[in-house]
Amino acid sequence: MASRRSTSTGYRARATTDGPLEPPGGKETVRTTWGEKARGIAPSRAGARPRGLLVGVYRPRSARPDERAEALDAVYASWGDEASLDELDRLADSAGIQVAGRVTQRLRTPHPRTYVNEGKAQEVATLAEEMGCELLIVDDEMSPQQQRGLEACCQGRQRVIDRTVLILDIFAQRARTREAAVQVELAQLTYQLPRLARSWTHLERLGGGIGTRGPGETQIETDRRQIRVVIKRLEQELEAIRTRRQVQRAARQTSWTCASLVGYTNAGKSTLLNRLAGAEVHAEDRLFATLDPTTRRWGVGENVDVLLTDTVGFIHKLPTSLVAAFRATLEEVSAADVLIHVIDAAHPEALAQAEVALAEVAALGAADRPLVTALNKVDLLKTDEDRARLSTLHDALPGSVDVSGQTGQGLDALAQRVRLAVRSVRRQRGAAAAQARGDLGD
Ligand SMILES: Nc1nc2c(ncn2[C@@H]2O[C@H](COP(=O)(O)OP(=O)(O)OP(=O)(O)O)[C@@H](O)[C@H]2O)c(=O)[nH]1
Ligand SMILES: [Mg+2]
Repeated sequence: MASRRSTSTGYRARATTDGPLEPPGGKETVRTTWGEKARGIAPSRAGARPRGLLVGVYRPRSARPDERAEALDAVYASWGDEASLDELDRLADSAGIQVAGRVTQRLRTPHPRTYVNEGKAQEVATLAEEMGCELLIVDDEMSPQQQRGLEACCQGRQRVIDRTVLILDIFAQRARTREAAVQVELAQLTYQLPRLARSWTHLERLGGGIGTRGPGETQIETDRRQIRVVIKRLEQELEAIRTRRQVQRAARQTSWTCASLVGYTNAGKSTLLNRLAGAEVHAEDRLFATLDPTTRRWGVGENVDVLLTDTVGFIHKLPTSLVAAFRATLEEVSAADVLIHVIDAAHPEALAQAEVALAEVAALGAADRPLVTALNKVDLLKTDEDRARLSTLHDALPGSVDVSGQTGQGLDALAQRVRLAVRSVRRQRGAAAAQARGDLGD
């Protein structure tokens, strides 16, 4: 894993290989217990990748949790049983964990105390021990109670983390700018705040709670207060960033039509921005390569120019804390005049990924925006299965254009669709402006 990176708040925003993270607040913090609790995905043996066991619950369609919006609930139901764990496997790998295996259970709803049911939790703990795993990795955002319950089954031999911790860890690894770092820190602290009591449970176990509760509670309250102070400071900083972005956007939108590339992580958004608008955004075969928005002028042809923005991608079960913290960045999507939805047509779960992205766009309040769909990576489609998937995508998303950001195939057709959308937006704006002038004249 990469080395530590400090932010100006003094809090080291990412997991490390060599011990606990520093708490936020820098010098202001005298002593807290939460450095231990905030520890990322550090291996217990120096230098070795920690081994993890994946744990997932498959739910029947009607019993999926409502994570943020109703729409997302329905979308998650379309994920195949193994697809979510395949993705968790990739997330774990990106976070520097060696995945030793996976355990799943079919339940109507995850168990409130142990995520899988209690018997299964014991089995999982035994298996993790036999497989030499230091981590259990749960495929949903766990409640603090579920985390405590599973950790109790492991009797302190394994740490229990969840999908959200992995995603936050990867975001922390990728954050390159102040804006991204502040947003990631805010998301991490929001996630950690309700989970602070955790580290005192080992004392409770040892002493039956007697004699530990008083000082423990006091210390936890101190930690909580300190975290709240840092959260407040980060929120204020983000509000300033957000205002600055709004001002810049308002200036752009008086004379430009703005288009945003949206889509699942790794779909090829940055590659398309580079191709279409001559940008040099880092594009790579890894999850969340891009966190910060980049905007470039794109000549769409026939004297139509737009400002094209590439930004952070979406993922299945995107943590609520992250969406809230990335508000300033995600407003680049919700404020766009036209959206270009990029789909990795070569991915086996392309349609399920597209549904997640569309649901996230809707949750951002941008469902009414003109949308051009680009079925990307068609250069990789070779087999009958690939062709069948492409045809399913066309049936589900009529009007989509086949493209390849890599070879340039289909980009003229994409530009033509965007041109039509831009002209329609401009006509509507012109009509609205004329109407406003007419109203004033009356
Ligand atoms: N073969 C092929 N590979 C592509 C194509 N477009 C993108 N890729 C590859 O797919 C990977 C992801 O591309 P990115 O452009 O980084 O994807 P992204 O949507 O910006 O991803 P995030 O920033 O993580 O959200 C990279 O390895 C690209 O080289 C394509 O049309 N064909
Ligand atoms: Mg990108």
